[in-house]
Amino acid sequence: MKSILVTGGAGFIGSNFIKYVLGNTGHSVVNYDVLTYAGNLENLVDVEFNDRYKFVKGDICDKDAVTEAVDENGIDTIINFAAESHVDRSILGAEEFINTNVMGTLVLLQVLKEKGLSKYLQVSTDEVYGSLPEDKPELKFTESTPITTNSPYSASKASADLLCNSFRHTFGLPILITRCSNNYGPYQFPEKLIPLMIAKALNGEDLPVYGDGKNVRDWLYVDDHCSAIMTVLDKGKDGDVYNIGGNNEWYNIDIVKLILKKLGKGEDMIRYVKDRPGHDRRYAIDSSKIMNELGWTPAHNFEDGIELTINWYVENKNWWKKVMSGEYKNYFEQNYGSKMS
Ligand code: NAD
Ligand code: TDX
Repeated sequence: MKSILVTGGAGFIGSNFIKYVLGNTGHSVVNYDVLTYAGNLENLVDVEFNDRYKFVKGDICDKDAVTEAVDENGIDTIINFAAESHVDRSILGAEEFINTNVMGTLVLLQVLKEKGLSKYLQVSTDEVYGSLPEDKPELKFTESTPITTNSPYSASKASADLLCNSFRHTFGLPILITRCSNNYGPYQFPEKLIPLMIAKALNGEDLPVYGDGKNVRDWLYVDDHCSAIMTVLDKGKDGDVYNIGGNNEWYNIDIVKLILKKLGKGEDMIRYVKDRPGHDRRYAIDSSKIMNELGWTPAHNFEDGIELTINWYVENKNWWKKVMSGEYKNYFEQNYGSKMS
């Protein structure tokens, strides 16, 4: 059995992943998270007393603290989810993205090397591949698509990937990289498209759609991302990159209309606002490598996944109302204030 340091385990995907690991494997998990605005231990109340789970508050940029967490808990594997993850925030200010996503990854790689750990998995993103043309639907991102970074967020994630490659090449370390498309599901912070639109619709507020609403994203239910990461951890080839996606492309505007329909609300709540600067037009992932080489397939289709997700936000208003107060309010003013005027 493995002893896994899950960094960023109090965030959206990390918390879903921890529950997935505890429920589906015998591995132990240390959740190492500094608890930024996006980190929420309420996501993990179901497992906080599980014997195979422990929370350690710490910053991935703090090498002494990471080393201590590794030593004290007999860690053999690191899975790095910790990141600043929201593109709009990276446009408002890039520093935190470079600190956490680049410098933090460097620290984790140094600890991997110094402690001789048996595995490291970097949770990366499809955004490192840039944007696809709309008029060539047959084109998708493969693992050999060149890195093209269009936002400070994607530049920071790509830099981290390049650091991983360099530590693999130079020191021969056991490093894997996964690059997933847009996730959706329970516990996603309501700054991201799907939970934001659900929350706004339920609050009776306008739904802000950037530009013409025709940007395309490829959506994957969060549990399927979790199962893919476990598959890569168990069967992936060190040094390799694995794309993960749902083969499920949607125009943003169609997702927004679907959410409104499912909630019984009218399309008059849609408000087209100023576009995100540098907005990538289309993402689409080719997952044939992980499917053919490692045998992974997603378990959820979009119909079921979106239904589960909308129901979860309807039933868990307290969760998102709480996180939407406080710090979130300042961010909303900064990001949307000028877009909506
Ligand atoms: P999130 O913003 O919900 O959570 C990030 C977590 O990292 C939070 O708990 C936060 O407290 C923690 N964190 C931030 N800085 C830290 C630091 N310096 N030290 C320790 N912990 C820190 O993000 P998410 O959506 O769950 O994404 C998780 C990972 O998956 C990220 O690396 C992201 O780039 C990647 N990813 C996300 C998506 C998506 O659609 N959300 C898709 C592909 C890849
Ligand atoms: O208010 C909004 N209105 C809107 O039209 C918001 C927040 C978003 N959008 C659009 C922008 C994108 O085209 O919806 C699309 C999805 O936006 P986000 O949820 O912000 O996701 P995206 O920018 O695609 O990035 C996501 O996928 C890749 C995650 O946030 C990243 O962490 C991940 O790496």
